[in-house]
Amino acid sequence: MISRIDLRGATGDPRDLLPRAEFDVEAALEKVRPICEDVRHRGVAALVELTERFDGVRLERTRVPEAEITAALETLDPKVRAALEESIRRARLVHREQRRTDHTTQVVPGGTVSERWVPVDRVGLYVPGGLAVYPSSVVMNVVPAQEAGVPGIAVTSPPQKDFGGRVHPAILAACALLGVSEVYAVGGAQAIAMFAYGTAECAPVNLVTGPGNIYVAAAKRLLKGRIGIDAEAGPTEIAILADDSAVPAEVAADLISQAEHDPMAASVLVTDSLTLADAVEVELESQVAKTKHRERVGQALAGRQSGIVLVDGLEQGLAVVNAYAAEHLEIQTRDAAAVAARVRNAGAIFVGRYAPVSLGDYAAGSNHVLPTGGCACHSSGLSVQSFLRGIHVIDYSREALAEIAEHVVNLANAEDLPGHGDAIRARFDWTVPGSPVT
Ligand code: HSO
Ligand code: ZN
Repeated sequence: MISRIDLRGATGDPRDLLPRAEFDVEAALEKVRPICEDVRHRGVAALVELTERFDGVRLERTRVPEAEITAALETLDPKVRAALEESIRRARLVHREQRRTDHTTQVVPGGTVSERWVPVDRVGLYVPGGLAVYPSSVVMNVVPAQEAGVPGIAVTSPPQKDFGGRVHPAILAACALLGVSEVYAVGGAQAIAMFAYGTAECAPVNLVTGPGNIYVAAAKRLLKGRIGIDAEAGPTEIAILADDSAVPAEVAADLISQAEHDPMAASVLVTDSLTLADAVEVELESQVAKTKHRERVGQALAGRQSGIVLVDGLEQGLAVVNAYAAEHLEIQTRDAAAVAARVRNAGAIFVGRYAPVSLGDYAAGSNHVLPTGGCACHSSGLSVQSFLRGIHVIDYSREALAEIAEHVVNLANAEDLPGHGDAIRARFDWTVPGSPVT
């Protein structure tokens, strides 16, 4: 069911040999362009029509009434409520520590540069609702935005046909628990356009975060610039680096857990143990047969994006997982913490038997909105930092400017931009000592 890729003895860049999903955002651009234009020009009317077309739901309004959000919390299963509350509490503990403090550097006497961390004014948080609904993603988006101090937080999620054309009540309840009262029942590319351009019911935002399907990713790419975005999230991925000390049943269960998201999800095991590889395959066979979403799990595991990668040893294993740069990386080896310390590229690293990805998905305190598709080699997951801008504040006295004036004028002249130098010289009656006169 799952393919094997034998890299033992292979040299060269493992990237070309590793399994990875096709996620062609470029191809989806042409589909989402007219959708975004329509929302731009016709606002709510376009959203109502598009929602009817794509979600099969006729909206009376795009914004969810506050009473509906409060009511969702009242009917939430107390067990789920307790779990969400604990998830929020842990996420707050971790994300609070990510806050930045302003600082000031005195460069010279009378010359300072400060850095002021300022949250964006207004964010739009996208919460997917396709094959599954994700109240946990409400937590992962809202908590860092709140800890960053963002004053305007709006959430959007596709309306569910099976729930009377409303946003899933668990999502609304999560919003209520977090004190978010601005929620929209809009999904897909049209939701991103709503946030970017604004409508009569929704003021435009500065930044959109949160994962979604390929159309959401394409709309983010298209509208980036007008709005800031966190990332173009692709299908979820788990890589597990394991040796013969790993427990096959646990490794298989973890591979299945992320395959459960999407037939395009990627589950990759990297191991130097043929015995483990064989045992995990046996476990997969029996566990997949029993799992609820066996159809899409089976598709994901059989897809070319998933596989068992055989390596010569830990060193090659590390090279492979670093090249792969997985969204989630589990280390199931002896001395897992030491091995984890050598990983350079991963969205998040899960150390040892008792830190499976599912824990991080819901309640470790870490964030689960993470870079996919190899983007972990240049990007981080969602954090407080995603919602902040660091603004430099430059404050120089006359004396401090005079002291550096000659250097600035000379550099300006070297770039053939003498007007830049003149802007300095103008402050000194054009008589900065030693500066070239134009
Ligand atoms: N594994 C997903 C997050 C998630 N899992 C939400 C369950 N619910 C992407 O990190
Ligand atoms: Zn998950």
